[in-house]
Amino acid sequence: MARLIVISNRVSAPSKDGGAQGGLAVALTAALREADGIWFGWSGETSASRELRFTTFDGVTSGVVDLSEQDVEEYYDGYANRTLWPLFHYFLSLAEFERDFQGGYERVNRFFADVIDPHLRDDDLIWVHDYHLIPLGWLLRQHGRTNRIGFFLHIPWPPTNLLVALPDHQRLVDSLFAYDVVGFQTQESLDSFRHYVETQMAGSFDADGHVTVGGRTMCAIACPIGVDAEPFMAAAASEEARTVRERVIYGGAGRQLIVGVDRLDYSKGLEERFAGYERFLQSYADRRALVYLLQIAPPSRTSVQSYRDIRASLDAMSGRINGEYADVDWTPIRYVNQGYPRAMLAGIYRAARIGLVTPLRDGMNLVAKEYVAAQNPEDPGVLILSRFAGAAQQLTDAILINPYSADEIADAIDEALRMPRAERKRRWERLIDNVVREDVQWWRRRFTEALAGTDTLVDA
Ligand code: ADQ
Repeated sequence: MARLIVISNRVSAPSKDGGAQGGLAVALTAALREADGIWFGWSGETSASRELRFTTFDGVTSGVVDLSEQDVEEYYDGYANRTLWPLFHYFLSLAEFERDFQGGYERVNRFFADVIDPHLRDDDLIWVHDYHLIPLGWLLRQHGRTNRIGFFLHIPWPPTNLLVALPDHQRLVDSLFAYDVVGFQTQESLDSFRHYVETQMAGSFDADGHVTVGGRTMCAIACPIGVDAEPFMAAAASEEARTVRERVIYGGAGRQLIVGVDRLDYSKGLEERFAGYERFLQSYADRRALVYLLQIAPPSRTSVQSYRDIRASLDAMSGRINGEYADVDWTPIRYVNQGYPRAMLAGIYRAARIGLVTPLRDGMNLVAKEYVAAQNPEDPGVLILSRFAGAAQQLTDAILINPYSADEIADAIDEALRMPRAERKRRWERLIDNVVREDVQWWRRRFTEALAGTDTLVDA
């Protein structure tokens, strides 16, 4: 069997001192263990060292390398998180276009290719992840690599008329044609990619998803990521989850819990969520004291100004809303800036009558799927989900809303609170069916089969 090589910006292989892994890490780790693979990426540290450091833990080998401070500034904080992330999430006004960022991005991708290439074997299957590393496949080809190399984009692919605002868009997209397989989260992203290829590159798609541009052909597929559904369902029914659930229920004093769980990121629509919740408090004044919102949002990318801005804005909004509406025995928003272990998270989801997931744009959104997986089958809660999350293309039995509309969010909260148990169960059964069927193992099998050329699942 060929080895599997995973390359991503950060490595989340199991480690001696690491905490619980998320679903994606669990799935990739299982694949690496089966295929005797290696997970390569940035260590998260800065130093002048240029050496890969290998460790093997729990049957999985990882190889990590440090970056310089300039690399982190230009490649990670810069091009990845200040240029590509906002642009690919449709926030053109937040995207910064700096030559230094682009130079740093190319330099670090080249560095990754240079340090990883000597450790590859000719029959390795190589799977590159996400927007940090788009040109990496092309750079490995420059080393003479003829392996099967695939790329999966975890974030949305933007519409052509946004992408063309990127000064080097042709070069970036062109480099994707060095891969054998390119995977997107949704058909919508795949359609946007197709539009770009047809209008900007005079390329063509065939019915099997093969894309040809100037004599080069690769396969483009929609391959939605899932969660580790069954382990997560078990975690939600565990003792640890039950203890948290009881704490939450006790703390709520009989009120219904609405929960939001997100990295603190402007793409997650947190300001709009607070505004929608406030509209509910205003428009449904007779019901307002029956609920409270628990928003869990650990800070992320704090070296980027737009992330500090969103944090300041949410601090102010939650303070203002609580100041305006709270009573002696009720606080409308509990706003918590920390991460929780997965079993605790599962218990919190299960305690919540409503899962409120309102990204303005999201590649997939795993929180929506985790919320569904954590519910009690006999008395499930209701998922309110943004139409602009990739997950909305699968989870059509959620209450789907436009996250920009405070009124739609408010009305959806009211509808969810009034929804009879039979209707909640009916919707949840359809949701869980999808979450279990198209789980994270399904996703990685689908992608690796396409990469190995053994799949029967390639979409048009
Ligand atoms: P993210 O933008 O990070 O991922 P998401 O898909 O929601 O977004 O995944 C977040 C993960 O972090 C979830 O598993 C969640 O449980 C966990 N998490 C969030 N807050 C937490 C907290 N306070 N404590 C503990 N865990 C927490 C990117 C893309 C998404 C895509 C994923 C996977 O932006 O669109 O779904 O990759 O492809």
